[in-house]
Amino acid sequence: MKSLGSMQFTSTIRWCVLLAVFLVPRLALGQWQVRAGSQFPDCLAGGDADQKLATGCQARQVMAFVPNEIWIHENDSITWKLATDEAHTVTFLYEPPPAIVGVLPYPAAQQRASNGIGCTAYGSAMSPNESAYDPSGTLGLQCVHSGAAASGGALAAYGNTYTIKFPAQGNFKFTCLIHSSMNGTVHVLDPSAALPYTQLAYDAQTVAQIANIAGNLVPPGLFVYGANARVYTVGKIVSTGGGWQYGSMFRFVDALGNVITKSAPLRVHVGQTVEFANIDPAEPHTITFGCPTDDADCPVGGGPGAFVDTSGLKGTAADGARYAVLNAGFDPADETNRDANSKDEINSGLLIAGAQDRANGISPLSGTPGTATPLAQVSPTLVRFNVTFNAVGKYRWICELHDEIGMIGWVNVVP
Ligand SMILES: [Cu+2]
Repeated sequence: MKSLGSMQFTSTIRWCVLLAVFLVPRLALGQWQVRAGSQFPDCLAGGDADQKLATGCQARQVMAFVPNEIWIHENDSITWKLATDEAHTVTFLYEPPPAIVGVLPYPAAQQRASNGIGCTAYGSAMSPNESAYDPSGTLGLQCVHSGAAASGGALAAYGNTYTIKFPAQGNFKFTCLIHSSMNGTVHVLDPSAALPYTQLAYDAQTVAQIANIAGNLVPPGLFVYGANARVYTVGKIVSTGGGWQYGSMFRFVDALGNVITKSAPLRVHVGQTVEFANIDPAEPHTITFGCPTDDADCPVGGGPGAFVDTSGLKGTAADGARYAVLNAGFDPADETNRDANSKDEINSGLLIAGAQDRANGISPLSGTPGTATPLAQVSPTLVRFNVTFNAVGKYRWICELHDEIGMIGWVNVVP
């Protein structure tokens, strides 16, 4: 006959087994931590753009999910942390079941949308934090979009996080709806499957990938012996198993690869022409002197795509480069207060690699459903802009898209 103590022990064991079967698997649900974007050096410099230029803060942007290929179990969740001052989204677009090659045609996937449109075609533009993603619509939303700062989304500021649950098995692509060449893959496996990496391994991959993406962004040598003085914006694409990552230097560099700053400006003689070339494979930039055209206070608006030269001497050269002429002196007040009184406005419009040269083959700034540009070989797009300086002075220019993180240049025009 069992003693009372023995019965209690047996009962305890039974409860432990029940707990092990029903409770422990729930406690063991994976909760994975990765990053959306990163930057080096990772500092604030008071939040002032000119201070950021002076100190180098945030210059090298890791335009990537790190890591961007993740293996998890069904019902696990992944948390992305925005680890940069550049805006990004985490977005799982609607993904049809895989094609059966030779049997069924490839099913229609969702067209890439802009950040503001997001998942509008599948309910609401943005999805709440901790949404579940299941393209079949059975266990979760068919399209999940974090949104970014511009759209009031979850990833509004450095350090914000966004979590997505994965109740359905499958292999899912995800992307940033602001940067088309920034994407990744999540593999959602059966709970019994072995996973190739631990959280510790992903943390180590994150450190290694950030170093790889942010390193060697400036190609050595550039065009030292070119006829004109040259200024470059540079970057590189890194391919991984998950898709694409890229790194961009959000600064202007000279033909020797040196970053141009206020204390180390570009120096040219009066009458000389400077060629600005965006040789970054993914990121668009502008060359903007005076009031930015995306500023509502400016006398000449039109947005970052507007080609502006208030001297009236703008045009396009035979080799496709745009040109403009800066005739009058620089207004020192424009340095800190660019407004309707700013002088000498010049805007290149978007300098951007051709659609066929970018990962997803569409403009990261458009992307309205149904407007994707095919990956055909098309005419070269605008990447070069020439400015002739006809007046002695010190000139400040910005990239309209990225000046807030220190993308500012200086040129001293001497006799
Ligand atoms: Cu830029």
